Amino acid sequence: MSRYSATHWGVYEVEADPAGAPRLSPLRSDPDPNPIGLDQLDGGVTRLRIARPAIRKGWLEGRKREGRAEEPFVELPWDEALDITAAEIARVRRDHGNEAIFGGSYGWSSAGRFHHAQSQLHRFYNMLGGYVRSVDSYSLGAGRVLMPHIATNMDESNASHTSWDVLEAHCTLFVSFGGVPLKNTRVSSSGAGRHRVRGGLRRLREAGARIINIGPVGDNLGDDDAHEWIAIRPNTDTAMMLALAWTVLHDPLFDRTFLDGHTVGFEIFQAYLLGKADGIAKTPEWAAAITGVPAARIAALGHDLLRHRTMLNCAWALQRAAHGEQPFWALVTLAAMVGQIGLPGGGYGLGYGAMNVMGSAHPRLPGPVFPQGRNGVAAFIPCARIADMLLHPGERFTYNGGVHAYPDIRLVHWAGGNPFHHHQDLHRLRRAWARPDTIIVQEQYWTPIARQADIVLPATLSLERDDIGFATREGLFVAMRQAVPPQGQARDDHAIFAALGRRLGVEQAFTEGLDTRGWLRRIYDESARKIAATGINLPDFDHFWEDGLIDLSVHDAPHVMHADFRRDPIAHPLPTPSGKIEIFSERIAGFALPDCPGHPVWLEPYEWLGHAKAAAYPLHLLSDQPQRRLHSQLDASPYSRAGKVAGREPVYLNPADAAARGIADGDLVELFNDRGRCLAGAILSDAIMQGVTRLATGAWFDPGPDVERHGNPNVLTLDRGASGLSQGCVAQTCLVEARRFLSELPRIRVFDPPPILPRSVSP
Ligand SMILES: Nc1nc2c(c(=O)[nH]1)N[C@H]1C(S)=C(S)[C@@H](COP(=O)(O)OP(=O)(O)OC[C@H]3O[C@@H](n4cnc5c(=O)[nH]c(N)nc54)[C@H](O)[C@@H]3O)O[C@H]1N2
Ligand SMILES: Nc1nc2c(c(=O)[nH]1)N[C@H]1C(S)=C(S)[C@@H](COP(=O)(O)OP(=O)(O)OC[C@H]3O[C@@H](n4cnc5c(=O)[nH]c(N)nc54)[C@H](O)[C@@H]3O)O[C@H]1N2
Ligand SMILES: [Mo]
Repeated sequence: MSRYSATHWGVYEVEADPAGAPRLSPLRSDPDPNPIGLDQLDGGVTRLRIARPAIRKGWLEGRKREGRAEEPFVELPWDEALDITAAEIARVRRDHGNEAIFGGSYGWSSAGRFHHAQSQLHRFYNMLGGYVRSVDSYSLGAGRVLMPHIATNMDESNASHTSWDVLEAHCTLFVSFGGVPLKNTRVSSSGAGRHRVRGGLRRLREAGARIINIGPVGDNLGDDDAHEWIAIRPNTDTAMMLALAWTVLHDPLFDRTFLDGHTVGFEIFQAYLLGKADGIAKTPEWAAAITGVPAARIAALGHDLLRHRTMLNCAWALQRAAHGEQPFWALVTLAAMVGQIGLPGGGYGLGYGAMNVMGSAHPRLPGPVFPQGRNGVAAFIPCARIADMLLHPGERFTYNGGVHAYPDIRLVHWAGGNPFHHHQDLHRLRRAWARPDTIIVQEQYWTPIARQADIVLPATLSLERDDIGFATREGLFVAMRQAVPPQGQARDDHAIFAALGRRLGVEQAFTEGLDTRGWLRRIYDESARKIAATGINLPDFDHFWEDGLIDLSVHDAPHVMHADFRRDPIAHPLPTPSGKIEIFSERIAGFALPDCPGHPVWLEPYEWLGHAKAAAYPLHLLSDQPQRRLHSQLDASPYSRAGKVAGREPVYLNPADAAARGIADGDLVELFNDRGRCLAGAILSDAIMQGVTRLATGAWFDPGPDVERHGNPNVLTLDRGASGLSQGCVAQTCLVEARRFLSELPRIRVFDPPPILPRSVSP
């Protein structure tokens, strides 16, 4: 019998090799399998597993705040470690209240509907009275807050993109800001199904569509070069979109019908476009000076938009930047002016290329959900404001029209995420991280966050437990039967929280008396009941569990985003205040934010190639998603390591920028600015524009005394909110300089497990 494992990277089959050891292979029916997950059981990865519960020596001895990431750990038996952990949670609740516990725990823990680490942690703390939560995501900080005001929320948007089959049949011009990087479509949150984007793009091109990539990087659209590339300075896309809008406005084919029936506020935006408000007309010449794109090229493209069935797409990376709301808002506005929203193959996309799911024709069904209960604590932060919260308790921040205060956190509990991967300005985060009394981390591996914790509790992998795989529009239900026994003493996150719950009097409330199989059956049955109401009947749980896979693709259907709204905006209004697309949002204007007014505008980024700071730091750093990993996960795998240069993360440089600095292909390079320094291995490429450099995220943070050794871009990035509206992360707004690194090559240390003392050392 085949066993299956659903992961964010795709579905794998688990079989035994001739010697009886488990071996992973891609799902046979996947047309474009993803190698990222194949190395999960490789020795280079498993040697970094956490074997037993471990507590920092100084913390055990009563030195709470100092010594994190410096002192050795002491291993303890589970019972003792759980007693100590539960007593500390109880102490913080008693002395400081649940408002002093941060359980945001942001991150991409493993796929699987039950063993979702954050859901487990949130339910556990909800049973205890609540925790300080975090909202939004690093992925879509600005987009998530903006979009419900002007069109539709991001979850709805992600699940309702026009499907690739429709694009292939109707779209003749596909214009994408930030490309459609195939590397990113290897992944989908909660479990990618069959990988479809490579095929979708190829068929679109073969059907004759003209495909244009606008961005600083030239090789991020499909896997061939048969597309046009318009190089643009990073973080200036909004200026180009405004100039395209100006061109469309002055084109004889411009038609106001869609704007009149389906949008509000165009007049106010038009006044801005024409310069009536600020004296600056947003012409192609104006945009050329900002973006570096020749005015004639902008004007020609603007006219083309009206002469084709045009899909306008924008990568999520554009909103992971200062004023990240603006490119999304400007793109939707431009698409509304082109007038094809809701037509097959026309309109806008927000993230074709961000994940596998966008453009899926699989049915959209309510999947199994592990209930989290109710949170009794009101305090929250936008997720990317964690360092601000820890450094400045009590300080006020604005968010989505409200004013809030940062809580005073004494205890941080993380399961299934890695802020020493995901957060910007890691040196600042380290200062913030020294503030709480106690940091509890549940992890599978000795990752950077585990090393910076006080109490470390080892968690199982998906392969070591039973679960159900299902993700929106990925077309599969997957019975994830345990394939291998837990390594060392690792326990399921659920079992860890149940055991803590026993000590704190909430075990029964947390587990409801069910074991894992009982929960799987319950959440599957609930989902099957809801799905039956849509006319699709799933097998009962036992048959599903026996068969291993339910293939939903027989229910596939072509889909056009906003088709109903276009046909009848009164019967199918958008969930905005006006029910229409809001080119001007009265609500956002009412928030009176200088950095996010009521309609799309060009605002200078905090750092960019046009900034005075570029004199000292003349390279714009893009830190994009890694091709050979999901974030920092499996960085020690052979597949990830094969992509490194001299054991460091590769940094892409334009040959002219490299020559000016005496850097050759394969050289070790130091990237630096006034926030930090890191090493990386140079790759010279004409597919990156001059003045721009690219270092993917995810090299495990390996701080040395003066330079990060491994190539983690987050020692360089800026930790500031995208705007007073969203407070989203601005990872792509970052200037740096580069030079050859000529000192002795420091050894990577983060791939060695940390020092662990025998039990007798603890008090
Ligand atoms: N500079 C820069 N920084 C960025 C970005 C960028 O573009 N540029 N992108 C941002 C984005 S979009 C994102 S989403 C974030 C991603 O940031 P994260 O999601 O925090 O990164 P991951 O490396 O996926 O961390 C997941 C962790 O969960 C652990 N884990 C997996 N499964 C389990 C489990 O079952 N139980 C437990 N207890 N642990 C588990 C893994 O070992 C891993 O350490 O990074 C952000 N950071
Ligand atoms: N293999 C793999 N796939 C992943 C992930 C992973 O870690 N590994 N992470 C997943 C996650 S959590 C997310 S949120 C998505 C993120 O999806 P995205 O945010 O779309 O991904 P990025 O790779 O950060 O950026 C996409 C492209 O935008 C371009 N870009 C960056 N800044 C600018 C700009 O200012 N202007 C223009 N025009 N282009 C710009 C970059 O060159 C890059 O090629 O990816 C997902 N997919
Ligand atoms: Mo993300």
